[in-house]
Amino acid sequence: MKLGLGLYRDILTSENVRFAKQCGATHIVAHIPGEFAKGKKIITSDRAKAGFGYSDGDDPIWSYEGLRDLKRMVNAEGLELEALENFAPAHWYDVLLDGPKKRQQMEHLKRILRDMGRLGIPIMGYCFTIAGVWGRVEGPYARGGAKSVGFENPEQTPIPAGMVWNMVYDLDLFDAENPKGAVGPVSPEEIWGRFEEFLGEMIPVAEEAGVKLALHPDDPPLPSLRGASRLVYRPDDYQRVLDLNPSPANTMEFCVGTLSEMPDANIYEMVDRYSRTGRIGYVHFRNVKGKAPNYHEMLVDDGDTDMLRVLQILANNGFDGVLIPDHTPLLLCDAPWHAGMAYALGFMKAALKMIL
Ligand SMILES: [Mn+2]
Repeated sequence: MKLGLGLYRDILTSENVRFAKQCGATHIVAHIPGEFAKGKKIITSDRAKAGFGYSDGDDPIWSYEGLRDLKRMVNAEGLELEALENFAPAHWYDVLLDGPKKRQQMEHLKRILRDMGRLGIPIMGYCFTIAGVWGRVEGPYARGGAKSVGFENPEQTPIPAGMVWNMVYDLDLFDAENPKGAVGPVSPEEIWGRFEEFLGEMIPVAEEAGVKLALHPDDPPLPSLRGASRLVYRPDDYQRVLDLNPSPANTMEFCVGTLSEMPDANIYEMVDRYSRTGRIGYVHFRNVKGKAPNYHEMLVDDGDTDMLRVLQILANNGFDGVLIPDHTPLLLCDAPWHAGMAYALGFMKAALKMIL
């Protein structure tokens, strides 16, 4: 197994890639949408009523040249770019919403996969979700009062028009105070139908490009969120995704944190069952206390899950891909995000040495 670090759009810098290297990581996952960095504070809870902020469809990083330069920047520090994480909502909102621009947007996503293939970026992580990661709160939930995020069964408001994936894609349409309509409701049949169509078109392109698609489970794992049904929120749901298309390019962005949040989930059984399939793209290695709809994110050694046991199961089943910490609580110092990540990476590095 290999150690990686996920970097958000605002912190995709040579300096942070070097930081990852200093922590012992060999791989980078570039999380391109989202504006999660605000000064030194980087945390993935909602910002007022605008979710994770505005999704900029014109960001030049998505062009062939932009991705080429990103890969060059990572390689220049001696690391590999393992994956891109998440399409920009601005690029595929009508794929998720079954809207009029779906065809055009699907072609654009295919172009991104082909560019990744030409550049040798192996994995495209994504989450096929309409409500996205909505409703998180932040507070001193982790050990010693370390600031972290959680989900505390909030009252669910409809998704305002102009928003999808918990980001704003249309500034003219979006109005947080006086929504110009709402997205949804979306039934389970509708969301699975849209997903099946998406996979059916994208997987052959991914195969041809030599790229894997890796699906993240729905976080929080609830049957529906803000009126929109979810895909992967129960232990068996990933199996349905794998069975929909048996291609080795149809893989999982295996988020141990989200899977452990699922009510009735035995995380060790799930890790065992799904790592046996050989279809884990890469792993989000994160610990949590509680289950949906009430849980909090913890430091890697301090949640409900024995992460060493998880790693041992992955090793026993031959997983040899990349693990990243996903997110971590912020540690009290001048560089809270970096300290949290360094802590998680140090734990993971030692754990890998113990089991391999
Ligand atoms: Mn995750």
